[in-house]
This record gives sequence, C-alpha cells and structure tokens, in this order.
Amino acid sequence: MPPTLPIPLHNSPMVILTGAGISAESGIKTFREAGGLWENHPIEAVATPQGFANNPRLVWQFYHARREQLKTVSPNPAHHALAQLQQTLGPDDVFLVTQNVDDLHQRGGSAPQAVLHMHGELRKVRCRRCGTVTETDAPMLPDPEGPLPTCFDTACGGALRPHIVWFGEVPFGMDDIAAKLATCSMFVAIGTSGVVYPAAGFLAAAKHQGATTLGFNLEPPENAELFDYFVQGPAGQTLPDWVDTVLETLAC
Ligand code: BV8
Ligand code: ZN
Repeated sequence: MPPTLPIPLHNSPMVILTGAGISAESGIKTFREAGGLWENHPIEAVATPQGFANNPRLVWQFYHARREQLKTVSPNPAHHALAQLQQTLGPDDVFLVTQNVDDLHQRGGSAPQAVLHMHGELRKVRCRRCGTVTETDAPMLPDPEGPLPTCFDTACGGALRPHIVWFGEVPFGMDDIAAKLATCSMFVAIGTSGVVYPAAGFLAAAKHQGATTLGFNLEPPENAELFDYFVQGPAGQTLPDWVDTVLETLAC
C-alpha cells in the first residue's frame, strides 16, 4: 500500500461512496467496461421509466437475470473490509452510500440500516399503485410470456416495478447524503467511474468544503484530479490494506 495514505482522526465523520467496481471481483459485471451489463441493452431500453413503459417484459427479464445472478455470487474482501470499518468506528463515523443495487455490502457484514442504496435494490420490488416496497427473492417473471407481476396485496392489484432508480428519476436519500457531504472530514470513493450524476458530484462537494478525498479504483475515474490520494488497483486487494492500517492506527 502506498505509505502516505491518510488516516481519519478519531471521531471524525467519513463518507464512503461505492460503485459497481467494488462488486466486480465478486463476479458482478460493471456497467461500462467491455462486456459490461449494458452491452446487450441500450440504457434507454432497460433503465429508464420510458423503457419500462414501452417494454415491461424486456425490463423484467433484464432485472430477473440480475436478481438470479445475485444468488450465485458472494461478497469479496473489499465488502468485508468496509463492514469491519463500520463495526469498529461506529455508524456515526462511517456513512456508506452505494450506487450498487446488489446486496453484497449487507452480506459482507454491513448492517442493513448502515447502507444507503441511492439507486435502489435488486431484491426489492415496488407497487406502482400503492407504493408498497417488498423484499423478495421470488422470480418476478418466470415465464417471459406469462402475466406481469402485480401487487402482493390482491386488494390493490397494482403493477409491480423493480425498486430501482432509473435514469431521469431522483435517487434515494439525497438530503441525508448532502448533509453528510457538508460535514465529513474524509470522502472515500471506491469502484466508480465518476460518470453518473448526482453521485459523480459527491467528490467535488466534499472537496469543496475541505474534506480529504481518497479514491480506490482499477483505472483513474473521470474526476480523478479531485482526489488528494488515489490507489489504483482491484479494491479487493487495495482496500483491506488501508482499512487494516486505519484500525491499527486508531486502536493505539
Ligand atoms: C437524476 C440503477 C435528477 C439501474 C443507475 C448529462 C450530463 C450529466 C448528467 C446527466 C446528463 N444527462 C442526464 C444526466 C443525469 C443522469 C446521468 O448522470 N447520466 C449519465 C449517464 C451522463 N443521472 C440520472 O438520471 C440520475 N437522476 O439526475 O435525477 C436529480 C438529481 C439530483 C437531485 C434531484 C434530481 C439517476 C441515475 C441513476 C441511474 N441508475 N443504476 C441499474 O442498476 O440497473 S446508475 C448505474 O451506474 C449503476 O447504479 C452504477 O452503479 C452507476 C454508476 O456506474 P459505476 O458504479 O461507476 O459503474 P461503472 O461501470 O461506470 O464503473 C465501474 C468502475 O469500477 C470503473 O471505473 C472501473 O475501472 C472500476 N473497477 C472495475 N473493477 C474494479 C474497479 N475498481 C476497483 N476494483 C475493481 N476490481
Ligand atoms: Zn399495491
């Protein structure tokens, strides 16, 4: 690990933003690299409200495949390292917001209430009529030609949709995220290309108010020049080293 990485001070709040890259070593494709998730589908067709309105079957098949893949993958050392950081420093000092819709942070040991899924969650579905959000691993469209999924409350009968934030929709938790960015002393981005807003703007917001900024990524992301420190490499290898050093230093 580079010798000069920063160590957060005791009782100083940090914001951690993760993207698809933190789940890459678990076997979940990222979005924009060759062979990425979107390669077989134009974003507009599967990750916009219009795409769902135009062809709900295609969108359900896209998300069904990813929901099924989730059952075959496991957290990697980067997920476990962040969970250990949260457990040791406490929820007040480590605010974890993820762009990812997989559940690997929780399965890696992060408490569910300590992970903010700003783009939603693959394992949840939402009723378009009553708004009820349900966590379920049931196949949502087992027969591509079968009936489209409807609300678990038969009295409602509304159409279900993935509980996912599509392009053009407002991400979840923006007020909480803005408050944490305004007061954090350190901002860490892990496995994100810095392309999708508003998440890509978090780094500049934290830096603007004086936070120390740290990036862990396989390649330099779009906004790399805003990092005070940058570690290039696979997060499953680079992140645990930094977390170990932080915990050893703060334990003294
Ligand atoms: C909004 C759910 C208004 C779907 C997702 C023009 C300019 C600027 C912005 C816009 C624009 N036109 C439109 C916009 C806004 C738009 C946007 O940003 N578009 C982009 C494409 C230009 N954004 C929106 O529409 C958002 N909503 O703006 O509403 C608003 C805003 C604020 C306040 C009020 C209202 C909604 C965006 C959410 C879209 N939904 N996901 C699904 O998952 O199916 S986004 C999708 O991209 C995923 O969530 C993903 O996480 C996210 C970001 O991608 P990354 O996570 O960064 O993944 P990527 O593949 O890009 O990069 C992976 C990185 O990891 C790479 O750098 C790679 O090198 C690295 N890596 C790989 N392996 C490893 C690794 N790093 C470490 N270790 C490894 N082993
Ligand atoms: Zn309903």
